[in-house]
Amino acid sequence: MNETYEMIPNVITKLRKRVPLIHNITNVVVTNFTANGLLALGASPVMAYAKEEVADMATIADALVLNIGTLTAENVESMIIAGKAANVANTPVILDPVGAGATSYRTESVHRIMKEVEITLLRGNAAEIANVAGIKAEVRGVDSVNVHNNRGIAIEASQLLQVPVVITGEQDVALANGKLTLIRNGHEMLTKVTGTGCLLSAILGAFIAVEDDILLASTAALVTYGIAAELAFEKTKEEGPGSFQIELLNRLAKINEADIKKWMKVEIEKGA
Ligand code: ATP
Ligand code: TZP
Ligand code: MG
Ligand code: MG
Repeated sequence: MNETYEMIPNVITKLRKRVPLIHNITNVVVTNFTANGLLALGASPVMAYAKEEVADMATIADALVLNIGTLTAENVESMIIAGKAANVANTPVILDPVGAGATSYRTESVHRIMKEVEITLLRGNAAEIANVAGIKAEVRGVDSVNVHNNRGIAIEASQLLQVPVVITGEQDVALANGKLTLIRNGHEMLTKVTGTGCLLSAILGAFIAVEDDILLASTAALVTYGIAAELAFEKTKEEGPGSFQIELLNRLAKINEADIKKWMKVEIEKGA
């Protein structure tokens, strides 16, 4: 057992004491679900997009989450203004490159944002992260196809882009400062509800807002979210994705340190 492993369950308690303010510039599909998920967990969400106000909001926020799911030229501009203000204010910035690689506009916009803004954590599925890093991978719409080597892609992408990375899928990988964790919590039902990846990116922002160690914060977020999904599935397996989505919010509100200690499935690797 190492120190990171032992500290994982405590991060949710820190988060609930701090109630971090999370500024989201996200997509129109997931806006309400993201706000409700952050609230359920114990964070405070705000969505603000106007270029006239995003710098002020990113400055007072505890984390900024940028999500290109339904990007427009105006949104990209707002993301860059917000991201630059966040960098000045030391507000961590999480970037979810939804659908990167599906169209060249998405990939180019991600590159533009990453050129202008220092990103604290990049989170996506394997194909999205591979495409951002210029590693060949297939994306159809916003879903990844045929990419199984999350660990290998995370290592290569993090080195190429010089940024901490989380890749999610059946198994999640977090990589920061040359250390890597593999997380095997979660449930396949998460793939039947839209926005579960986007909500996770916002939740990663909430954990990073209260814990400076990016690997510890990311691992704690992934474990907490994955266990909440497992518990939600147990309760709703006779019903289906609609009930699961609602129960996921209930479980994010209820999950505690004891649940995390009991159910977390984490491997920690050094020197990745
Ligand atoms: P995609 O568009 O490829 O679904 P996404 O942005 O929705 O990507 P996911 O990779 O689906 O993001 O991750 C969202 C959550 O779902 C994460 O907590 C992840 O661990 C979980 N997850 C995804 N696929 C599975 C699976 N097959 N089994 C268990 N958990 C999964
Ligand atoms: N289309 C554009 S953004 C979006 C869809 C369906 C939501 C994607 O959400 P997630 O969390 O990546 O599944
Ligand atoms: Mg998914
Ligand atoms: Mg996604």
